[in-house]
Amino acid sequence: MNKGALALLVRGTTENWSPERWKGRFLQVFADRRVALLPDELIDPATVHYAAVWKPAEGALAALPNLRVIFNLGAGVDALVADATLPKVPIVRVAIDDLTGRMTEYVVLQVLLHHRQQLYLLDRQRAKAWQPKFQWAASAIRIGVMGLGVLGQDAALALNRLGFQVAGWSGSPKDIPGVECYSGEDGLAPFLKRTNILVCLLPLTPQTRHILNRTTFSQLDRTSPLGAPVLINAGRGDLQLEADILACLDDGTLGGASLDVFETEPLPQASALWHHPRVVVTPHNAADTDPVAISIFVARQIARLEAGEALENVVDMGRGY
Ligand code: NDP
Ligand code: OXD
Repeated sequence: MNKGALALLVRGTTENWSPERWKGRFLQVFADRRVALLPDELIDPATVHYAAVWKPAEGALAALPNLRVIFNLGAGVDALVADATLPKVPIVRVAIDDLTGRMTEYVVLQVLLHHRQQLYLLDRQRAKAWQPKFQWAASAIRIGVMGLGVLGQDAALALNRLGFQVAGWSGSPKDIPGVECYSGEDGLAPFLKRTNILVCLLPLTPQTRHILNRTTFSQLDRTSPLGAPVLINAGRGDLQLEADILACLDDGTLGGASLDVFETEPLPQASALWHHPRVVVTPHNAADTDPVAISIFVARQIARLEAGEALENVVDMGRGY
């Protein structure tokens, strides 16, 4: 039987994410399926049943008339669903243990960095100064995780195990052992009011765009041993207003920030975030997932579909995530 082909439409920013490397990985997991890199390789568009994509050019997927599934090679689908010409087929996003574990590592690392005053200690090290400061217990800090999906729940549970007081905020109500759960618009104010370290793992949608702004930051709690609250954002750059973050750091509304995502990526050279003493910048690598694990996940979904089973991690287009 002639198996439907897989088209790869990948805009890679690193060697590991180059289209050629992706093609090699998919050829490993598909013994007898054609894999073509678009737009460079010639293939009859009618033979393409599956597309694996990362930020494809707008309109490119509309040229594939027999597409059955689109596989987004990351977890966030905001860039993909913004394409109004997208074929009306299921979109599957990546939600695998490898990605989730790496994001939880990032969140725990950044929370501990602020909680354990590591920026101060590094500064003192450079000055060869032996100047310990009072260190409070994890139980003195209230962490609030925005987004209690695959990533938010895992991070919240890990932080809870470390002894922090953890709450989360989501669209629909949740019941997670050890995590105080808030939801919906009405839940946002009480969630912020009790939070000292705000961790954002929301998807970017019209409802969440620019949710990380001065009004949000000014509602955070300032009574913990940390003093001014801290922001950690690894969701998407357009969830945040960078001008507000900088102004709030400078007037003391925020005490520090760890940012993995930015309004413009790569972060422009002119951004004051690069050298702000209380900001930690990482290059959108919080959950830099093993691409081999992603290609195995995609192959498993195609096998499921062709065996008449349901696809996993299908995006709800009504919600946009
Ligand atoms: P999920 O879809 O599993 O979870 C999203 C969560 O956000 C859900 O709990 C959802 O609520 C909540 N949410 C969405 N909209 C709202 C809203 N308007 N108000 C309140 N809560 C809302 O996504 P993941 O956890 O897998 O991923 C989250 C995001 O992380 C991705 O969309 C992506 O942007 C980002 N990401 C970043 C990476 C990086 O390297 N920096 C890597 C991977 C992902 P509900 O439960 O009710 O649906
Ligand atoms: C993702 C990402 O969405 O890398 O997977 O941001």
